[in-house]
Amino acid sequence: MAVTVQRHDDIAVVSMDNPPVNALGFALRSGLMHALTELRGAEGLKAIVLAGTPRAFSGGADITEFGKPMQEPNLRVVITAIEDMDIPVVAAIHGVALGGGLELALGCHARVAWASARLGLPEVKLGLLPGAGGTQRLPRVVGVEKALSMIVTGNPIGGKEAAEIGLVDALLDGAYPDAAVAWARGVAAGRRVRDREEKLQPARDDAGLIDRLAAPLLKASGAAAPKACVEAVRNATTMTFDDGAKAERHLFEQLVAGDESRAHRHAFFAEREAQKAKLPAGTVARKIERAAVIGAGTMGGGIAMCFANAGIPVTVIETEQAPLDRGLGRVGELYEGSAKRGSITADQARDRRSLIEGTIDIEAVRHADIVIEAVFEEMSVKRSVFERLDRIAKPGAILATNTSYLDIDQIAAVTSRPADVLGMHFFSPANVMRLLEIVRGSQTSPEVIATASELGKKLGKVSVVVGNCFGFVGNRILSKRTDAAERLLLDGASPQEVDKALTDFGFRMGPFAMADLAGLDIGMRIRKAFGKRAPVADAITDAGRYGQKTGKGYYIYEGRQSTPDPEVDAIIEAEAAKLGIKRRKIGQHEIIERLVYPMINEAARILDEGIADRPGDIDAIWLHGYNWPAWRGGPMFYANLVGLPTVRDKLTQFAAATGDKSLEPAPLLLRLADSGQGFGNGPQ
Ligand code: 3H9
Repeated sequence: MAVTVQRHDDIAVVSMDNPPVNALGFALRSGLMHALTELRGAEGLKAIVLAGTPRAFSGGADITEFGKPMQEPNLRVVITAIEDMDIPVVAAIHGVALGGGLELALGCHARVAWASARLGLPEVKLGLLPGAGGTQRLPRVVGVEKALSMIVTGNPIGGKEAAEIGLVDALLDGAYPDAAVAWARGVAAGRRVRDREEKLQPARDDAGLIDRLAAPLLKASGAAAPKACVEAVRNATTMTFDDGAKAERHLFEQLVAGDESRAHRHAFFAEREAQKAKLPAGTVARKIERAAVIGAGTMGGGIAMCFANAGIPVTVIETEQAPLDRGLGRVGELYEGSAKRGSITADQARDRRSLIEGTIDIEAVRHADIVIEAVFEEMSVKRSVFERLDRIAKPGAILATNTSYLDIDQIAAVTSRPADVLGMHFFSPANVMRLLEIVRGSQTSPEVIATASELGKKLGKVSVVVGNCFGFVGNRILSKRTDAAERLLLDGASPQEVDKALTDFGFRMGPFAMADLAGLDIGMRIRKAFGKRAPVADAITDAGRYGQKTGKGYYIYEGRQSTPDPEVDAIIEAEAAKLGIKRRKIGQHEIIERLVYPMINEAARILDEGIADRPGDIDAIWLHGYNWPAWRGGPMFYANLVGLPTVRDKLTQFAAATGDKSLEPAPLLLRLADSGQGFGNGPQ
């Protein structure tokens, strides 16, 4: 039974239990309605406690039901039924109360929470706005300022803060939900609870507060949902509750049927699916209690922080004391910075830092259950590190390389235990970026993959298992975009036009601003290693323009502020002239097509080769490692939305116009487009 009722003398506890997170699907909604009907007018009953499980009061509406016909009762009806009860209903919040879950609690006459609870309205992260009264009730309860920030950012708050701002009426500890029963008895004995009158008062928008607060919140995104959130909160200050709720419903219905929310919902499920590694049944992960990281550079330090943040002791190993001290010094500064900004407490910063040890003695890897190598990106260097690790690491230890494109099998081949070797490709900054590509070599054992996947979850990463090839999934696709961006310059676009097209599309940065940030010498080194040429990029790097670190790259920099540089235009024109290319103006739409369709094409090859298991895995990788805008769902979802026949035809045109055979549509793309299908389960 999803909903059960238990009497404790004069108090009834209505418990929701719909694993895993009490999503408010049909079973819970109808169960709640039955329970309320049963309890209405029940003899001797003074109050009701509405409880969930310790993990979740409720994770909100059941997202899988969106886009399907609604089975009544809908959530708004349930919330109104609660509000209309003639005895107080107290929401007892442990775990999460998110989205419709918090809206359900807001419909109750009082709320109590445990300090560890997380309360929020994250609908905006699904391309929606709260659609069951949240935009009208929350501003009335906590004021416009806090409500606007919670609704537009979608970020949850903790139980303690919820009590401070009056979102919950009391913070409880003790057994769940028994402590709430005792509290509800106090309500029955006359403790004041909110009433309907309070709800009818509009929230106050003093001196244009909403406009001032909304501007920075809306700045970063071209998405529609945040704007709808602001509009709905504004309605709470200008309309009656019922009119505001009606307007909210209208906005919700528009958004839930649109591409933006479909993209977000796809991203939500793709992210979770991608983390389910396909492994033989019964594969058991090994225990990871201690880690070692080879290399104290930016990557090594960031990876060590990931372990420390998850409470796993880690030893960072360098060849010399000076780089070790520099690396650990930087880690210390990052923790201090986080504590100063308030994202962690000073105690947490100290505890985490103390889990990281440094040494210049490689023998220290002897104690580690996993060793992650993060040294210079060159095969010979990596192989010599792995030879030594093989000699020292204990039997059963996992040996991982953080390479971003080198062949895992060549690295594993220098060890006597290739089954224990794999790639763990973190993204920079490793302590911030959520993606982790777990690269399986041809001999990596399932047990080792399972261990890395489980570890990835513990480290808070979105970890996706991929096959071994140049650049794996993410960078292999990226290299196609890089080639396309270079070609666009030769054909007539400027770096700023290409970058703007991508930022307007929703990326935080375009490829040239990104290259300047990463350092142009890095790209040059990789091209040289693989005998590749890129006339414009090579000429710019040869001119000593390495990007931000030299103050000049594709742009000129003053600090981080970039401006276009006529010298760069001259270099591009000269390179185009050498190749006999007649440059022309290229519109933004064409720029996007020429950047994105080759990525989709490469992704199709990656799927065909089995390098990625599912189209959604590729989306999850691009969403979490490369800042693909979530409201566009990932490259595979986007391809389905554009329509594969369009992508096929455009690629055929690009290939003919440039003579670049790699732009010809990949076999999988052709098969799917010709048979009217899309990638995976995306929109057709
Ligand atoms: C809404 O409420 C609209 C209303 O305003 C208006 C209505 C009219 N539905 O993340 P996890 C599944 S919109 C369906 O791995 P965690 C999830 O797919 C909703 N399924 O666990 C996964 O399945 P599987 C607003 C859901 O502990 C499993 O539960 N609410 C839902 O790391 C475990 O999830 C949100 O946006 C759902 N609502 O995190 C909250 N939620 O095992 C969305 C989860 O098969 N949810 N599942 O892969 C979350 O943020 C996290 O799941 C949560 C738990 C924090 C709850």
